[in-house]
Amino acid sequence: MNQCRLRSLVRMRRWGTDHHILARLALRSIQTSSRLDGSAQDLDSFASGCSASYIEGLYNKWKRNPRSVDVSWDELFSGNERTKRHPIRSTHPRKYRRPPVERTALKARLGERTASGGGASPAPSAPPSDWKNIDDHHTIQAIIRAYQSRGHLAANLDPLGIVGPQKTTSLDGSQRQAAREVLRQHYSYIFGDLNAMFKLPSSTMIGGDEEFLTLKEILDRLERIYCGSIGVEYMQINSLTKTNWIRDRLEKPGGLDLTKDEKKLILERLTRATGFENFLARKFSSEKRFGLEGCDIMIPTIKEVVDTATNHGVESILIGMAHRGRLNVLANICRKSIADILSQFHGLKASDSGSGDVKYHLGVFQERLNRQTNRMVRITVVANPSHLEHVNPVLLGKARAEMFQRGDTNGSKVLPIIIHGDASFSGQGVVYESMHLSDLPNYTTYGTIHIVSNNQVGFTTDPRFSRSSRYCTDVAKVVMAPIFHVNADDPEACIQCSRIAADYRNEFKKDVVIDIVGYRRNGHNEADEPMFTQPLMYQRIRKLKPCLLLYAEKLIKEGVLTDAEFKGMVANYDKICEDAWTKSKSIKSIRYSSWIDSPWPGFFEGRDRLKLCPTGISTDTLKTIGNIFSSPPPPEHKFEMHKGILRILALRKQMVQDKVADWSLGEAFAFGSLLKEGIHVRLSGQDVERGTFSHRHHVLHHQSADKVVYIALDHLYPDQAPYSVSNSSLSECAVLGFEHGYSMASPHALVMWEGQFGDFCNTAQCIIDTFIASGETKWVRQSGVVLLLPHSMEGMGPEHSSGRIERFLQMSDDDADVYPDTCDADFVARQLMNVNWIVTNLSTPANLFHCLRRQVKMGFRKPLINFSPKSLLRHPLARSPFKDFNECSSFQRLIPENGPAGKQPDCVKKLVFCSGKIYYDLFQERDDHEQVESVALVRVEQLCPFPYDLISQQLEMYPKAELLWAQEEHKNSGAWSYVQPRFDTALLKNENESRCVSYHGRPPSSSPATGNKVQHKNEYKAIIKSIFGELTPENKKRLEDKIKEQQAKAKANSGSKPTPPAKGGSSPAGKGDSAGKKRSGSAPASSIAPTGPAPAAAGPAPRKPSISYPSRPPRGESAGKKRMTSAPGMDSAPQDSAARSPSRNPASPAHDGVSPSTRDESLARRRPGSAPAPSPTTTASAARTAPPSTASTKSSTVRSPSKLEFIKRKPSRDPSVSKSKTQKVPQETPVDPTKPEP
Ligand SMILES: Cc1ncc(C[n+]2csc(CCOP(=O)(O)OP(=O)(O)O)c2C)c(N)n1
Repeated sequence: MNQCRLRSLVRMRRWGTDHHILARLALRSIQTSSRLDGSAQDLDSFASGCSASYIEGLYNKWKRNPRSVDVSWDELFSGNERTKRHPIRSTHPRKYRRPPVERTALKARLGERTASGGGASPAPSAPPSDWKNIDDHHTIQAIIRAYQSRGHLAANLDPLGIVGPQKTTSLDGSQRQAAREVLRQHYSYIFGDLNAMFKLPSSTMIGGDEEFLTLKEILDRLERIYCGSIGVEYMQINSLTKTNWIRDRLEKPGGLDLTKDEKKLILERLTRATGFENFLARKFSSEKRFGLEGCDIMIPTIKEVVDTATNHGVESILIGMAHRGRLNVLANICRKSIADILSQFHGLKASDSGSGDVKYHLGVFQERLNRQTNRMVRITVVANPSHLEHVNPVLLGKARAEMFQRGDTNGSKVLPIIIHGDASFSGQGVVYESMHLSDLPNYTTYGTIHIVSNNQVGFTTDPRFSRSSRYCTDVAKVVMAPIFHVNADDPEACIQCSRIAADYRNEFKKDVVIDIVGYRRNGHNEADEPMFTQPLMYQRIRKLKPCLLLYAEKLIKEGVLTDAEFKGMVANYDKICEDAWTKSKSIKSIRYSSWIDSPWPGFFEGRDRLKLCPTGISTDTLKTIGNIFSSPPPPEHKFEMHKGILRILALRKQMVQDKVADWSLGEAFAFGSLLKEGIHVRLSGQDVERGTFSHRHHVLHHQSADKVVYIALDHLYPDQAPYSVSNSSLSECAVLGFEHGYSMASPHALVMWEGQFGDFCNTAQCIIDTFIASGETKWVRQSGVVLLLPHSMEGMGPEHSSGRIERFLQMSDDDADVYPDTCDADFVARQLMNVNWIVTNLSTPANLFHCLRRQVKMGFRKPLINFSPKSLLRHPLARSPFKDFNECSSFQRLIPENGPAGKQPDCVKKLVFCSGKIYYDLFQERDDHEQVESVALVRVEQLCPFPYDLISQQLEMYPKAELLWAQEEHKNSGAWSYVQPRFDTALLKNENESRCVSYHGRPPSSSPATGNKVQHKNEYKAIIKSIFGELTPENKKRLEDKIKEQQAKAKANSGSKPTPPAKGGSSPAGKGDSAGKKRSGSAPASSIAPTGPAPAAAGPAPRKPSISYPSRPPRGESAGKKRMTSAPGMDSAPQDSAARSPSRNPASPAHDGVSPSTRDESLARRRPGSAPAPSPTTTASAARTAPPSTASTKSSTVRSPSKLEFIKRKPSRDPSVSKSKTQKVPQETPVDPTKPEP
């Protein structure tokens, strides 16, 4: 080696030759050169294959210090002299070994290549044979890589042979599957000298202990592994550890071999799978069962996963699946009694309540000994609606919750398995959404095993028309899951895949997919004719032997078992089915509850389900939570805070000192107190950590350190339950499904999903309809999941305005025409228990607090849909004093009028019922219109179940008032269509009643709200006018004076120009600051400033309350005299508390079930003789006329009463609750507030 050679190498690089390639060539040359003995030619050839820059670097180093490089380089650079004295081969025999390539073969190949013009031109001075040698090795490496990456394209996956690889004949006459699609530019290479020997690169394990293989052997092995019955996609995984792991499992010679016993076991399981379908087909030939025939191997495949996973220590396996093969899974995986399954075919009546579901949707929960592994395993198949794939997130949520409960922090105890159909896997968006949860810290299930029962058809549509991707599983590549496609007619390959998949999940805790490619022997269901649409496919299918027979023949041929043994196996299972059939005939009724997938042992037992426990908490607890929630992290955390957050915390702290709570504090009190009581609280949804409207700030971020956060609610009490708050992926369907699943796992958790804006729940509609609204009715399964859906018209456009109250109310199943038995002492709890869900539109932080706590204090679980406010998050009037949270307080289903009008009900001209944010608008407008004594405002906080008892009380209390329903939504939206018939029912109960309720809201519209602010305001004005009429000149004068007075005060206070008060709820709660500034009402000193570029503190002076108003004074006190600066219903003067106690104030009976006196009062009025007893069936005879409307409203309306029914009570949906249970004492024992907290 000399300067001249080096210069030539450097020149090579400058010519543009990629020096990285050269470096690789150099290294390869060093590894493989077996003969670097000092001859000029070998040195040349060696150098010409080296990286010029690498050698140049070494050379420069050597020039500075010859000892700084390896002795071999020293010898090389020193020239021939020393090389001659110390031949490299003798001193370093291992360093430069060339693989034993036959020279003749090389020459032949070189000739071929040169003739065909292929191959790179060698460096001018290198002998062509060495370049060829390097090139050949690269080609072999590329071929190996081609099989690894694309071998699946030529795999033999389709048992029908429709999608089959084309065979190619090699030079030696052997048939090869690897087509151009796989080998691409290396395709022609397989026609070369197949006996040539190559050293195997480290990127393959096909050699096992052998370092060198002939080309033929390399190709044979690769074809067997990658183009046989398994086609694996794994090279998309960007982790070398994982790809190497898979390579190792697939490629190692003998790694996939099965023993005779294992083969026999597969056959036995296959016999059961096929035997079960055959048996059902025989007995119920025309019944829909969505059989598995054609993919029968799915059962042994799942079973193998169960075995392998339990061997790894998994204790609970959760399965989510659709219709196909479901009964088979119940029978042969869960080992649900076959007699019970067959009884579903007998058309029996259910002995418990509910609607039930078709047999191929039912869930099961089985705890059994897995005989194969001798370990106990719990197997759950989650009940499933018709809507394909939507069970996926539900299952994942349930699995995650189970992990949480077991303290399983890495998924080693709980395994989710999802079984998909091929068409639905690729077609349903929820699959993609769910996949994206797989690696998110608060949603991961540490790997899910996906099994596709791929029968190559979806109903009547074949894959060419149902997807654009090659495989139905391509969606799984978004999470880099390895995907094993496998021919369903090769049982051993299927089992090998399931073993690898279960091991992979155990090893890496990541998703993995097994795509079992089979066919569907019958139509979509057993009554369908598949030849209508798939004639050619079904001609083939008719000719195919079932997989069971094919495999049995194979094993008999191999001598694994005899024909007689196989027949015995079949007969044996048939007998099991026949015996179960006989047993099933003795079953006379079914119980929906025996198909429950989420039993809650210990929750219902010994519990009085109708007991509503108190929800109030002590002031000490409020203070503790309030102080921690309003404090920055302790100094020892050295946590760098955002200044805006510090301001927010300071304002929070001020509120705690003032003993008043805004929305976020009320919410924190609910969460914190439950955590204290050991209830796990979980809040999930888009941007919930801060809160879309920047009001929550549960997760504080260190301003100069990444991923350092502080969650105050995690630091309340040393023994508190864990709090989980997490921003979710931008998905509604999967995330809501996940949270619903999470809530199913245990009753001892408060699980909430918050929509960013209410009607984004549109994109989760399927979960809402099929799981949340109807889950309990169909599957006897309870869930206390909470949906928080921001709702209200703030002039923010259609989608951001509405949480679609009307839809939830329309789906609720309390009967609009039946007046319930409100005399029942347990009326409130029974009504809650019997309804499918609770719908609330709350207006105070305290009511939110009680409502959330009630969720876990009830003796049953019920979904709660709460329409959360937007502007009320910061509305100065939407605040609650601490006393509304204490032990004497409780949830108010209805908040009655507490002002002057409530004190003199006989003088009230209008009784306005409303719900949610509009109350605050009406409150303000009533003041502006100076009608505080003539108009009573009543808030219906709980819309469903409808508080008939409290509504009736209000109707009775204001006998002369005109009745109005006010809503800001359009007439076909909001609660009107729900409340109207219920008001009628309540009114018709009283024979002397001739009034009805008129509508005051926006006219009907197909859009939830206008996007035009002017229109929004005009619509608002029309509503106000229809309720209060025009402002009189006196009203206007008073208002002007008030504004002037405020402006003067503001000027005196801040010197800045005040913003005129905004009414009509225009944009008060946007994400940023501007929204927060535009508030109707006033902002007391303690109001929370919105965060954002310009906090409210820096904005215009907040408006003072425009109305002062006594809150619930004792009856008889002159109305409207006492003044206070807090919100209605809020009182900071301690001496008033007794006066405002519900027991002392007949006008405020709404504290549910906590005030015994209220209850007594209500009962007294309902006792026979004291109130008209509800007649079983009453027909409304007289049509009523509407009371005159106060103003020219476009939209007021009167409903003609329909035929209404009065029955005593709906049957309980809970079988364990005795229907005759009526005289229970009201639930709560009032707690002594003076006592310290336990
Ligand atoms: C969301 C949804 N869309 C449509 C249907 C109607 N449907 C029921 S089964 C089926 C075909 C499903 O095909 P595939 O996923 O391949 O499963 P297979 O029935 O073939 O096992 C269709 C379209 C449904 N149940 N759910």
